[in-house]
Amino acid sequence: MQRLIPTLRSDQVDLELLMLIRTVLAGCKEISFRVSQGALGGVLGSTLDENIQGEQQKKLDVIANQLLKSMLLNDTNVRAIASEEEDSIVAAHEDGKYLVAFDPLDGSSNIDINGQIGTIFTILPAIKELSADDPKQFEQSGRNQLAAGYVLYGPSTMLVLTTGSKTRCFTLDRTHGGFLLTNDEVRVPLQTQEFSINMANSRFWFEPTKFYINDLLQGESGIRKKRFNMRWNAAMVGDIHRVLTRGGIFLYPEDKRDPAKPAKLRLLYEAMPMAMLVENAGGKASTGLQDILDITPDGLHQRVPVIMGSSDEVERCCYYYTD
Ligand code: AFP
Repeated sequence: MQRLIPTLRSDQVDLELLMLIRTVLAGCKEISFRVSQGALGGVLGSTLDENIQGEQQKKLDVIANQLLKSMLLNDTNVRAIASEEEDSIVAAHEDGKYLVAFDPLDGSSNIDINGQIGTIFTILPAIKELSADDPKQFEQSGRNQLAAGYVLYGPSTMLVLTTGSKTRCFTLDRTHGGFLLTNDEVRVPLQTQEFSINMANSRFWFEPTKFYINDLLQGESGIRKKRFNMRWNAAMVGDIHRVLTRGGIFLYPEDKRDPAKPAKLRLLYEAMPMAMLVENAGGKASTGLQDILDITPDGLHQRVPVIMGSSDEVERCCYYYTD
């Protein structure tokens, strides 16, 4: 089986970018080890703190953030980083070529139940004219991403990565500590009978979401004339992994729960990298009104509605929002 670095070399990935991906993955391997230790590593449970978004931080959130942050700040290729767990941009090296944004541990509520969690990351080019601590560094369209990926800490640890062409899957081989290529080209089936949404929010949904999900729930006797199944992992990384593996549609739409936060998922380090992975696997990623990759973030922690997965289904769903 082919290893990660030769695979990226054969894609002619820039050497410095390749080294940076290696740094990110060194952090993820360490996180994978800590996750696998569970209660034995003393890493379960919560801290007494909240992050910038007012969410309670789990011990593993903080550890994962510290690990990635310290490794990336030591890498001279890095100009600056942004993280779900950091209030603002963190400057690294003034002459670094790259920016890295990440959600160190997505799906925190799954930590204590031994469920799926993961690290999501994106790499962007640094903007020469701006200093390393200028948050405008990250105000770049999703189409500028040089690489995007996630590492899923499940029964096996998997890396799903794109550097612009294909979306590929690698599996961590614990016997030698490296990622081996296990799917050279992920393709999301165009159609699906599986949807993924937090149904507990249904009373807060806006009409387009209500109408779309209602049509799916009608099954064979409704307008869709087929039966749909539902899955919800409470970790975007697990839900998108399933969608990439066997198709499906994943939605986290805007709702009326909290008018100050109509959408939940973060653009820069959740929606944008996932959108690149899904698009490069033949799927679609939209807010309902526009492609996620066409959005330029106007803040590090900006939130957006997310609809992504099998392209025919996402397209069909988007009609409900544009009509
Ligand atoms: P964290 O990033 O705080 O772990 O939140 C996970 C998440 O943003 C995303 O991964 C899930 O899809 C979503 O939250 C789950 O939210 P619910 O609380 O609605 O299940």
